[in-house]
Amino acid sequence: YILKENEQVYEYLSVLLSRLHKNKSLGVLVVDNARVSRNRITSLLRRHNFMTYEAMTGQQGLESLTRYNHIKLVIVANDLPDSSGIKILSEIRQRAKKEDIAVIGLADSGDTGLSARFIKSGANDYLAQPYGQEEFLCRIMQNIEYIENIELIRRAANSDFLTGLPNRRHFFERVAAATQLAPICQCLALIDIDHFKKINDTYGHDCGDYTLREIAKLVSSTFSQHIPARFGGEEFCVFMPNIGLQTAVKIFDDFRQALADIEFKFEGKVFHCAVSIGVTALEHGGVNGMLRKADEYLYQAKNTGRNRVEH
Ligand code: GH3
Ligand code: MG
Ligand code: MG
Ligand code: MG
Repeated sequence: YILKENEQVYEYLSVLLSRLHKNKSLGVLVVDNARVSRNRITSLLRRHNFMTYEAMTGQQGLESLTRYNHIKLVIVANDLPDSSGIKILSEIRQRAKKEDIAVIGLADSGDTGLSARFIKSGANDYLAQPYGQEEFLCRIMQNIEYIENIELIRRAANSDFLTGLPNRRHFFERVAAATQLAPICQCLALIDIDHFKKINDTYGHDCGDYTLREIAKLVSSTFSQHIPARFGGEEFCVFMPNIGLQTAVKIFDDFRQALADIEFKFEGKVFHCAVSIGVTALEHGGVNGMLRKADEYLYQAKNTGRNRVEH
């Protein structure tokens, strides 16, 4: 069945594919009851470092998808002992959109109706049997590129360019999702760097950027269990869905002290930096009410000497 290959094109595609897929974190699920066909697909995929999963029935396929959420590509045959590829595809589409999980339907080249039905039912693509390695790799590559590009765009839209922290927009999305789960015990803090303008004025804007990135790293690691964000220029916000006020105040005061102890070094300059923090618990008016309150406490912290936590 294997069509004549153009070795150079094949090599080129292989290189592209391995480069695209260097992190090996992407899983591919093959749902096909025919052993020969399934083995051919998985051995091609494994040669390119994909983590592959095999299923002989539709049910097994859906179970694998539930269990392994790094599966981003599904290759599905239509003839399955317990179901059809089209039905499984419809079930996958109820859980995940085209840009989250790509599905490629396996059709027979004689059966143009089936390939059309796959596409109409939400498949990203189809592969008509018999196919050559070159075509197989082209289609896999294109679909993975699509998924990865969407992921890149999403990440860029959700994060702050300078620090990589979630941005303000993404912060509100995550808080909305978290507050649906845990509406009782919530805290929010606004963190503002003290006299940050002085760092820019004294050591230059690059040093300011460096300082922001370093502080963002500390925010990110300290509050990895919560929802941190870069909120504005030199201001960060942290939402804690499951923590009481007294515990939160203690956590933020430890953070403040740890930061004040850091000796920042940039191009031969050595300096310290501090933050003021306003912390509040759940308020009427939801997260916007909490933000207003936290901002008042932050203002208090600034007016009573800085490098302190108010609540
Ligand atoms: P305060 O203690 O009252 O907060 O004083 P401050 O100097 O930190 O506050 P102010 O609001 O006067 O100045 C904030 C400065 O942050 C001004 C702005 O140029 C700087 N800034 C904001 N975003 C960035 C950035 O992305 N990079 C750098 N280098 N500076 C930034
Ligand atoms: Mg500020
Ligand atoms: Mg200010
Ligand atoms: Mg400031």
